Amino acid sequence: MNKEKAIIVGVELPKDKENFQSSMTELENLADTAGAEVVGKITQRLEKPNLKYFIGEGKLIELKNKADDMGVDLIIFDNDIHASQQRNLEEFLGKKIINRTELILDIFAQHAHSHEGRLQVELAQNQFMLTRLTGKGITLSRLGGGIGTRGPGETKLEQDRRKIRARISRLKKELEKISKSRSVRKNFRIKSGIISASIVGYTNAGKSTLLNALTKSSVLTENKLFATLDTFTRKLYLEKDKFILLSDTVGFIQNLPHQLIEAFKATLDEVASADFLIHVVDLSSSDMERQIDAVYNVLEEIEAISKPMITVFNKVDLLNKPLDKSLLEKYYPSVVVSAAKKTGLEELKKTIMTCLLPRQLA
Ligand SMILES: Nc1nc2c(ncn2[C@@H]2O[C@H](COP(=O)(O)OP(=O)(O)OP(=O)(O)O)[C@@H](O)[C@H]2O)c(=O)[nH]1
Ligand SMILES: [Mg+2]
Repeated sequence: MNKEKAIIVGVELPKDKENFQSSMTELENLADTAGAEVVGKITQRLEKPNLKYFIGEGKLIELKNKADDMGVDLIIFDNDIHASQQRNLEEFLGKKIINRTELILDIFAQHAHSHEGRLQVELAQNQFMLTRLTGKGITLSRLGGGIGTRGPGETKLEQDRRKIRARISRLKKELEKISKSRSVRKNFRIKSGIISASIVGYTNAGKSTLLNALTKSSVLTENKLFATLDTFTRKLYLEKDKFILLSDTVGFIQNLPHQLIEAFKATLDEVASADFLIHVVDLSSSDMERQIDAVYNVLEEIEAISKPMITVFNKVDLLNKPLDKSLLEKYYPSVVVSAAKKTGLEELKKTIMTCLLPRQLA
């Protein structure tokens, strides 16, 4: 399949100063995960966005020349550009324009496999569309194919607000049904006294690899963002005949679109109802502490921040400098592992036993 050629664009506003570079790098990874070939990058520092095009008019011309020269199909903005700016850009550049939220929605659409996952993605897409529908109709980017237009929402894009609202309410009802059967199962689990833990963490930190290593399962792991969207639960034996339930779920990211948090509420409820959390952190990432904060922000949003938590520093095999021991205290209780090389796993199990399990195990 031919990859869509893309240019990524970011405007550094005063509020973005700290995270700007990492956000752009992440946007490039997201574009790559969605299946685009990033052939150029344009950035600009502005006090405030240009009202008509978001970027300044000089930059706009630079962008047009670059996009035309390189035969680019797609331009991806890191910023939350307004629907009218998106339309103006499309008219001027003659290219498909999408923003970070649409890119993430596209990846979710490509990776959602379960019935519930697909419903949740469709809900998020419809909610996003509502914010994009303006009096002048659908923008150019909704009409072509490819990145930003895929997924269950695609054929509904021409529908008007009322139809979208009706669809949203149907989707919510369907999701509620699924969530009821989930809570029946949850109540059963609580009554039977089985302890459950949720693996949380930044996308690509190695959550699924850890679940597989601990429970000898084979959940798909990939060097891609958002490889996992559905929740998988497995038994983890801590001792002979003593187990807890361990769940792996969707990864987090900085600026996770609010529509996605809303739509993935059912999936995230699984996290909120767990007895404790296992937070997997990628030790080899140069952005580690920023990723930790991004995870805390999402946990706060889903009201799971005060749960007992073990921090698992993963990918220690990739670390090419000595481990900063102060991290272990700062994030106590914590363990250093390599899920891929299966090191540190016994210590992790012991930490779970001693720190978090005064209660009777099943
Ligand atoms: N070297 C090394 N690579 C690892 C380790 N753990 C995971 N990986 C790799 O990191 C990548 C991401 O791993 P996953 O387990 O899919 O990560 P995840 O957190 O489940 O990611 P999402 O589901 O996409 O959010 C894969 O290529 C893994 O092989 C580790 O301990 N060492
Ligand atoms: Mg995963």
